Amino acid sequence: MKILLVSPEARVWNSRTHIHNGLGYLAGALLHAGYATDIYDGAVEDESLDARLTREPFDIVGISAPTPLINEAWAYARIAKEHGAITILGGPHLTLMPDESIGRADVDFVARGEAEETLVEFVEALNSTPLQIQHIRGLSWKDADGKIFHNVDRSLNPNLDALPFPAYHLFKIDRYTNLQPLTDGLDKHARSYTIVTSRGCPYKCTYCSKPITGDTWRARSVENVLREWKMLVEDLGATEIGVTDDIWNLDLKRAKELCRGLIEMKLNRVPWITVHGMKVNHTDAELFRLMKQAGAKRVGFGVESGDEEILKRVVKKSQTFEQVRAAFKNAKAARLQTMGFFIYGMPGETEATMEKTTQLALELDPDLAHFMIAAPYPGTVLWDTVQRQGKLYAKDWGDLAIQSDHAHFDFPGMDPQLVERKWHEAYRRFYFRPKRLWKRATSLDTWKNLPERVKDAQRFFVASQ
Ligand code: B12
Ligand code: SF4
Repeated sequence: MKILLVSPEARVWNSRTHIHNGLGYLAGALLHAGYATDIYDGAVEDESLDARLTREPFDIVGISAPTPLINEAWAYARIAKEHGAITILGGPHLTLMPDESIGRADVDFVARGEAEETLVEFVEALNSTPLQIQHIRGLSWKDADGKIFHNVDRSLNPNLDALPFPAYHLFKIDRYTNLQPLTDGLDKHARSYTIVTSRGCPYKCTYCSKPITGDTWRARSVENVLREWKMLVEDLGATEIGVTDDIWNLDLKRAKELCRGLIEMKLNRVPWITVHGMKVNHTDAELFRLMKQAGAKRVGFGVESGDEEILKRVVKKSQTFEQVRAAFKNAKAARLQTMGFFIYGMPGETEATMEKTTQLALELDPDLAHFMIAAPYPGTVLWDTVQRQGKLYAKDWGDLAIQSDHAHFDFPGMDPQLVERKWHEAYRRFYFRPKRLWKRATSLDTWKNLPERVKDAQRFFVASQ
């Protein structure tokens, strides 16, 4: 049994590409179980999936999809079927809406939730006769008459240390851009790896979709993480590392231990960042100092809103502005680059609330500000609120991209055009002010990546007319 694991390309505005660590984990588990496995990432391949499968046949093609990429996943499934492969789809969207996909002719199976064990058991089952799949937790399938069956859910694996490390060697690593948008340029030859040190998050931000990793926090032991980190630095030649946990600093003591371990093991020579962001209320000055010593280069924080009511009652972020200010202050004092995430257009937002968000971004003045228009994903409180009281514009899952420059929904008392205007304005006011422009003009990166920078600028000026 030969398996190809596939990720579609995200066709939304984003000049960066990162490895798909979920597929890395699945490949690690399959290889560990003795199955020949490879990874095809549409974002970086130079041959089409059709060409790949013509060149080299695979028995099983497994395709991953978050909600905005489900159409591409279905298109890939069709190609795989044309090549006679068994198709299995998995990932966030399949976990939320398995029926929609399993009902399609080109999709043979769907895996819900974390799937390291599900996939290995599935491949084992296909290898044996008679075919027995009813016992495989987390698997959805259909019989010859098209009747759909959902096997019982697989519970979250409490022992992440037991999982084989992701099969990092299967990624064409020098084709991925670096992880440091806008600051160090998009090094096309960076060896940028990502690492997952914990899974899940107990907070309940209303826009956040956690169909895979869930509402509990499961941490790998510090020793286990350091072993993988050492492999990335010493065996795989990482030039930078991104921590992609939902909330890597939930346990402040463990976060500090991890930093101390990186320092002691001299792994701090390779810079690292927090991709998904940290939670401000689990930080202190010592953590940022240790992170800096441990090689961290940039920290990101979910700030979300500058309006107290929106932050507390609509976003439900469970943090205060004092904590936000303290985190930025401490991170800057430790000489870390900072990044802030801000959302525009949550239900009930007005010009005044969004203006407060822009004001807060200007006040915090992170090195990078990432402004997003609220995107409701199925399975979130935001999704339910919009379904109940508003109107979703998306005609198709593909319209739900996070980095879209259009409002995703109508909500009583909220003007979607105003949301788009305030969002564009936020970018303009943040990035195109004298202090910033001077910083940009004097940065080597601006000149190294001039065409991309011009495109960025056009995007914010032209689209907002
Ligand atoms: C790191 C990250 C990124 C990185 C890396 C992308 C990647 N695909 O790994 C970047 C920044 C590039 C990114 C981009 C995007 N992301 Co993102 N990302 C994450 C984040 C924070 C961690 C992902 C991770 O490493 N998880 C840990 C691994 C082990 O889990 P996993 O990848 O889900 O894989 C497991 C299962 O899903 C399953 N599985 C996955 N694929 C398959 C395939 C098969 C065949 C099978 C059987 C099983 C299976 O098994 C895996 C192992 O257990 C998650 C939040 C989260 N914790 O899930 C969001 C998240 C997955 N991203 C999300 C989104 C929307 C996107 C974008 C579409 C954003 C956009 N541009 O609009 C793009 C899509 C890019 C892409 N091609 O996937 C959403 C998805 C929501 C949804 N309903 O689908 C999430 C959940 C964030 C959120 N809370 O809203 N992302
Ligand atoms: S946004 Fe971050 S803190 Fe909030 S629930 Fe999601 S992972 Fe947790």
